[in-house]
Amino acid sequence: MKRHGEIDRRTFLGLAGGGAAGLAMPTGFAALAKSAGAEPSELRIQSARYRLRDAVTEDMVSVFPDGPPPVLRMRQGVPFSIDVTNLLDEATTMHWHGLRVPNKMDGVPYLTQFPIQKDETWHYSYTPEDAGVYWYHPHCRTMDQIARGLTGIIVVAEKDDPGFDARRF
Ligand SMILES: [Cu+2]
Repeated sequence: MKRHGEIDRRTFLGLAGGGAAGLAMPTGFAALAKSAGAEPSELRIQSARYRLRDAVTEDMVSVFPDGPPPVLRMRQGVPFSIDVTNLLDEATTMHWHGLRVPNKMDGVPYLTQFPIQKDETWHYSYTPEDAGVYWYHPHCRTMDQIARGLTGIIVVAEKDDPGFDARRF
């Protein structure tokens, strides 16, 4: 039963993904939402500008020009790969927070990979071993790029249907 003031998981993830009430639907995000089930094959890290009701925030960092990074959906035991292209004037990497990935896919600059410089692409590829909810974020100028919006949710679905009676996801 839903009590007054509560939100369900779908609404929460919608908010976290930037598509729900309050945020103007960004074109990049809307295009992705329409292609439900089709996961992005590339994250193009770039400067962004968000609108929240009447307020516009400049100097954000995202993978869309006008909205936050998408929820990335994976499946336990199924190989996942994505290209990360850096369109910023500063270096970046991508780290898959909480996921058990091969060391060279962990996104730590100078330790597991070279930083991704402007106009460069880095290919990440791994197989998620654990189901759950995680997040991804950069590991160069981390506190600056995260603070400016470059972070997103990862949902890894169970390999086998866990058998819940209500599947809302
Ligand atoms: Cu982290």
